[in-house]
Amino acid sequence: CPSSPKHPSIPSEKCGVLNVTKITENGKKVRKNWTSSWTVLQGSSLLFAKGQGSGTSWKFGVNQSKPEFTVDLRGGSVDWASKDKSSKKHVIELKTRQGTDLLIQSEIDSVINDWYRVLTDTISTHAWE
Ligand code: I3S
Repeated sequence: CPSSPKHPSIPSEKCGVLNVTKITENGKKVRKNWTSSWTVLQGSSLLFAKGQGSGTSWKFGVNQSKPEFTVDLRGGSVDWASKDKSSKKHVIELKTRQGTDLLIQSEIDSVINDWYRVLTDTISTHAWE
């Protein structure tokens, strides 16, 4: 993945296109709104940019000064979503300490399996911060 032009010294560890929806925000249930997002993992932060589903270049800091939203993975958890959470295949449920829970999905099982592993590793790496 390319680095951010603003922070060239911070490498992004993983990036790609995923389908994402929030299911809770600050602990409150919100209506699902699946969107294709360019997703970047940087340290313990997971950043999402809307509307760049088919793009492959880093646009944070260029056309967009900020990603659409960012979640802090520290103290969070990931698991495969149960069937009642979504009718889609290959869905990860990501819970954050801030009370924002997301569903993350890809039709491509190798893609979602990679993200599952990387997110799990990231959460355990940063567990004691
Ligand atoms: O959990 P739900 O309510 O069955 O989620 C579905 C809805 O969000 C639906 O939109 P409406 O709010 O307009 O009904 C979405 O189109 C579906 O994709 C959601 O379900 P899945 O099973 O795809 O996560």
